[in-house]
Amino acid sequence: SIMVGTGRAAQLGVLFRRSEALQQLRDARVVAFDKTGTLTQGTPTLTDFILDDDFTHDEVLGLVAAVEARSEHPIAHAIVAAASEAGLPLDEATEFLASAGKGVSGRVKGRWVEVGAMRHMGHVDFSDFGEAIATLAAQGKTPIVVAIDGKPAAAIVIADPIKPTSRAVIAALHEKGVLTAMISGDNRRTAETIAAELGIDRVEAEVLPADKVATIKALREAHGIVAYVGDGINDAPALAEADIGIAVGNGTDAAIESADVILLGGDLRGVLNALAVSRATLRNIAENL
Ligand code: A99
Repeated sequence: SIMVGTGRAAQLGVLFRRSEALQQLRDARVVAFDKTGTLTQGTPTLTDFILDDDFTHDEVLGLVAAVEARSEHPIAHAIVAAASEAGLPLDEATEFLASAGKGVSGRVKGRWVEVGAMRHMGHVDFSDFGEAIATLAAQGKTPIVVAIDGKPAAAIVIADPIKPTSRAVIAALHEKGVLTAMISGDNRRTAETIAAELGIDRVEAEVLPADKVATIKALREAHGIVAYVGDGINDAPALAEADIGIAVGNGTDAAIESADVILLGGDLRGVLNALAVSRATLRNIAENL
């Protein structure tokens, strides 16, 4: 029965909050994944720092860390950690502004500091960094740019390693006849590199947080029933919009509220367990009719 199915799933660390989700999952045509923190570890580190001649490394890192100290983003955590490791003092930032999926800005020691995705900083000419940025993005790293008082100051590169199980989970989904997709706010080249490493079928990159729901709807129109796997930080509406919302990891309260399925412990192989239990349970019910 469905009860037996949800019970067996629970033993595997897969909690079905709605028993209907057990039935729907069997028929999922697409499994879409959030990138950061779901397919990747979600705890990025700073790997490269490309500096304009008019600035010094410590000056720029210190100013940027002061602004990022006010952001909750994993990129912000990576930058603050790098400044701390470099032994830089953390200055106060005022006039702080965060633009979801784009970047942050603020005033530090009288200077106006802007940091974020290059495509959202069209008012500053970063063409001197263009080639280096393209090369690093093609390695699957995330480049962000820094402007100080409106001048291009640096490109900072962040790397977020892929989780060890992600590739096998994608391959197993393909074997089960399911299409895979990745949804990310990251730039297209970085997202496409990571998707290629994972063997993912469809990549939706440069998606603003507010547009994730529309992306899920489009996947449904194109392919059918959509399961969405996310960590719930920033993507509770996408979890709610998907036919089956699957929250991984130490999900936030918002994620748990919005999800149909919770994978305890954050192991993505839970997606395969959930699908296997769903298919086996419904097969069993059909046989016993
Ligand atoms: C996850 N500093 C510099 N650049 C930034 C910043 C910043 N503070 N914010 C955005 N950008 P987004 P995603 P997600 O723990 O997982 C906590 O849409 C730029 O699709 O999984 C968490 N979390 O170029 O946020 C930067 O990877 O949200 C999140 O690549 O990225 C970045 O994220 O939905 C978000 O904007 C791009 C907030 O950012 C897109 C809090 C990471």
